[in-house]
Amino acid sequence: MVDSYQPLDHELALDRDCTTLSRHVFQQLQNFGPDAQDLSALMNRIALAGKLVARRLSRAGLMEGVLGFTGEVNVQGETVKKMDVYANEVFISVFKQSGLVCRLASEEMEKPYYIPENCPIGRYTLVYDPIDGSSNIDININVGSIFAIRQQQSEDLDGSASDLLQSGRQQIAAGYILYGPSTMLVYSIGKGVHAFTLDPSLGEFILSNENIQTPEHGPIYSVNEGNFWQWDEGIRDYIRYMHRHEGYTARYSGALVGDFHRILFQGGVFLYPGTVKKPEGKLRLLYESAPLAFLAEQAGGRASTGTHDILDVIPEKLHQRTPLIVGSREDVALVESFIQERSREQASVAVKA
Ligand code: AFP
Repeated sequence: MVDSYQPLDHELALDRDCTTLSRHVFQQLQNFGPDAQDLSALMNRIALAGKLVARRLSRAGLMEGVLGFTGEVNVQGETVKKMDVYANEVFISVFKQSGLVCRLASEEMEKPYYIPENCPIGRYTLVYDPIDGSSNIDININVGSIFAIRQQQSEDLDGSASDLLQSGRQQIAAGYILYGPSTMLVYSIGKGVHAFTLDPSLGEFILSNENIQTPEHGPIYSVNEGNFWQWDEGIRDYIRYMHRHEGYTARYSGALVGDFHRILFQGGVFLYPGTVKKPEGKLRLLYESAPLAFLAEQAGGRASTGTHDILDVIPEKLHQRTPLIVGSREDVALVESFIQERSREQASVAVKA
């Protein structure tokens, strides 16, 4: 009888070192057909953009003209950082000649960027936040890029990109790049969530965590409590509950990608609720909340507006904002329960009045 072959430790390590992003996409799809080729190529381009941004960030303090503001205000009414502009252009430049996308839509552009007619045009759209958490850049704390890939659904002859106004369930892939102590790319093509770490000696993203599962419950709540008095009573009730019960701890970095990354791995909940004056909150649906909601669900977690699953929300406009509650299933449900309790109370007061 012949023993079945057991790979040696060094063979396993070598195999892991060879699991690059594009190889992983093919492994996941288990075929080499045109869709798999496209997805693999799309992920490779995103990885290249991530490497270019990471390279610039790693030397930002040593170079002229990298840090600080441009003096411009973007479509969101927010001051623009030089790195925002650079990263936005990196993604355009990486995809312009790729033949993979027809348009790119980002936080930094009022209207989508259409691939010019003299370049090959593909059938996908990349939506992205080139630098998320840009207030962290000048002080050398983690930032990220968030992305999602959608397939073009119509001819888009009037250039309005109205076919992008569909729910997050239309996303083919989503993920983020975290520029932290190491650079990581986390992605899903609807077959689990997987993390890759940039090995600077190879210049490659190498598989580091496969099939990440978010715990059902975690100790962390991540929210800007400076907004406490601007929230609805339901969110305030939830925070009071956190303060009064043991086993919870707060973490907040000011960069969604970093805070989400912690919760994806360790469990807990991230919240950016609306305020009484701005019920839709701060975060953007198409290129911040929906991609992270896609990852959260794929990792066994959830993402909610407080009343609806984020992935079911159909945007009315490209830069639409949404409240976001994302993380472990039990913790998201707990936040929702406080919101629902208050709205029930308000409804019964209204009926009596
Ligand atoms: P910036 O990119 O303007 O720094 O905003 C970052 C962000 O969109 C998200 O990454 C953070 O979670 C959130 O805003 C922080 O906002 P607050 O400063 O209001 O807490």
